[in-house]
Amino acid sequence: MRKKVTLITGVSGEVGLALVKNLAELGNKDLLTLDIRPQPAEYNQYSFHIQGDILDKSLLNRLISEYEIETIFHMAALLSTRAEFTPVAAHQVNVEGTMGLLQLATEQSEWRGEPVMFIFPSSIAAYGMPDLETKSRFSRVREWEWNYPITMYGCNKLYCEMLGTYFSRNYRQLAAESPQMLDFRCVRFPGLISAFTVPSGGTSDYGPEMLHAAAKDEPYSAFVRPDTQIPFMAMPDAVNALLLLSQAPKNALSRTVYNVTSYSLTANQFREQVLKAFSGAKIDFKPDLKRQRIVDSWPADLNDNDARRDWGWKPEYDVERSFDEYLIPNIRNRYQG
Ligand code: AKB
Repeated sequence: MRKKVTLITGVSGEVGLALVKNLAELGNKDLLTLDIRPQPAEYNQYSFHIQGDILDKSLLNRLISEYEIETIFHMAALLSTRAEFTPVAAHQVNVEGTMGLLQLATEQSEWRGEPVMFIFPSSIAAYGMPDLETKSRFSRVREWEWNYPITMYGCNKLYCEMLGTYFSRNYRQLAAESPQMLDFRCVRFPGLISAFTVPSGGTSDYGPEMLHAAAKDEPYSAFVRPDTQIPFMAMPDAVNALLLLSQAPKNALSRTVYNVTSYSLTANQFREQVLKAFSGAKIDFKPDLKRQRIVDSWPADLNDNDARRDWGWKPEYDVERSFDEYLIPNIRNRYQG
């Protein structure tokens, strides 16, 4: 008999670490984690970790020979800025890695006669606003609007949303007998902010970087203009969104891809929030035109009405609560003891 598990890929990334801890604290004992990097030692109490590459087919085959995977949280990805430097590698990890896991989940669904649940984090990078005038006119975008990403990462995310939807709705549609399809569910996240990890390789990173630099008493130059506006979310809400979506009854879901968001801030408003807590922080703006162009193509805000209606999504952390109760105390504690 194979052991039933929940598989979490990319566990050593920001969302992965927070997710595995939460899943374990909710009583999930059979967690299997996979990442190209080792898992931080303190997380070994939560899951059985395998260090390996999601592109390694023989590793995936070995996994399914030992484990019956019931749910996959597929967090592994190369983020937007990093992906622009290595677009081919980004395509391999973000698309081919996802495709391999979708195939694995599909085969497992057929084998079990029951769908494997596949939870996929997408991003505001799936959008592409053509110019700032359009960005300000259509500020709270719906899932199907402005799907014209300008980055490799955004293209990868949008395509994988479509692949997941295909495998969960239309796979082998011409076959004589309908196959058992997987249960694909996806959220499009805004920029995420964690008190415990500093992001790396993203383009929304100027927000969290500002905050972590201020707590360390280091000067920081944000790589965007002060008026740059995108939506953000504190990490506990991001984890909560993944958990809520995974717990929703299938018949309540009217879409496979849902926007979720908490609040929208300009870079200058972000700076002001940081200054409220660290009044001596030295933060200025030195826009990098190339990264600026990427953030300008992302929407100023997201319309997440469908997630609210279908599966009861509601952020618990608005701007004040994010900064006052989660970010500032934990970051202070982290750097200043
Ligand atoms: C990035 O900046 O690439 C990510 C994202 C918005 O998905 N944080």
